[in-house]
Amino acid sequence: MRNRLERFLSIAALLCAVACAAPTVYAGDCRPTVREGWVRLPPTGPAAKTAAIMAGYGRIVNTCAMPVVIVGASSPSFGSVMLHETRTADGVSKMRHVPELRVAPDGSVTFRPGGLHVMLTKPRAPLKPGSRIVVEFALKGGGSLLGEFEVRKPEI
Ligand SMILES: [Cu+2]
Repeated sequence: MRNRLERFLSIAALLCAVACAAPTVYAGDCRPTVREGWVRLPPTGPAAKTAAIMAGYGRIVNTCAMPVVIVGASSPSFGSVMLHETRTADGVSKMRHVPELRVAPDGSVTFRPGGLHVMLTKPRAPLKPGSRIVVEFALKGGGSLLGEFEVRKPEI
């Protein structure tokens, strides 16, 4: 009986060495950075008040040796933040939710109009052009990345 228990404990320790080590990936100095973040305001006009949906763009750059996986996002300025991807199939543009976004070591992901974007809904206060909001990206295994996004008027 004792041997079985010892084996169980050593296997548990081994599994923990693998699984429990994951959060320490982010414990070092190296963390991916959020760069060139900006939020596109909806067009002004009567419709803008009801269209409280905005998109955020920018880049997440991983200069670290380990990959990171983004599993969600939030912002104190919005009630809801999601990672989305726009894809055009048969001439129809559709958005889909991206539950996990991997950023490879020495890699980056780009959020841009017509592609990956940060979908921001339920703004807690009106946003002014030139102001900045913060988006927090949650990482698989714990920890998060903070990104600053500049609020910009829509380009016509
Ligand atoms: Cu979207």
